[in-house]
Amino acid sequence: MRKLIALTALVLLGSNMANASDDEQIQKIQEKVQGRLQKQVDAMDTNKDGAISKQEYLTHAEKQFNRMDKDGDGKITQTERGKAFDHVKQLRSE
Ligand SMILES: [Ca+2]
Ligand SMILES: [Ca+2]
Repeated sequence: MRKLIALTALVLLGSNMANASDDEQIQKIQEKVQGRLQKQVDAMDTNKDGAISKQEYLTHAEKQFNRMDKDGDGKITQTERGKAFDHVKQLRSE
């Protein structure tokens, strides 16, 4: 009976440790995402007034569009979208 209690305690302890580890990983991911969002917001807020005006937003969106439109024809093709997604994947893996 003592062995069973000890085994149960070990299993419970182990699962708690796994949960703690999962929580830490989730928190790290959340911090990473928040950091990236903050960087993006900072990049958009060009006059640094703490707010993003419609013009700042549109300017940022146009820059992103132009970055994706590799051949500059005013359209983002499937190939260009693929290249953009590959670039995002590369950034995420860093
Ligand atoms: Ca602003
Ligand atoms: Ca294009």
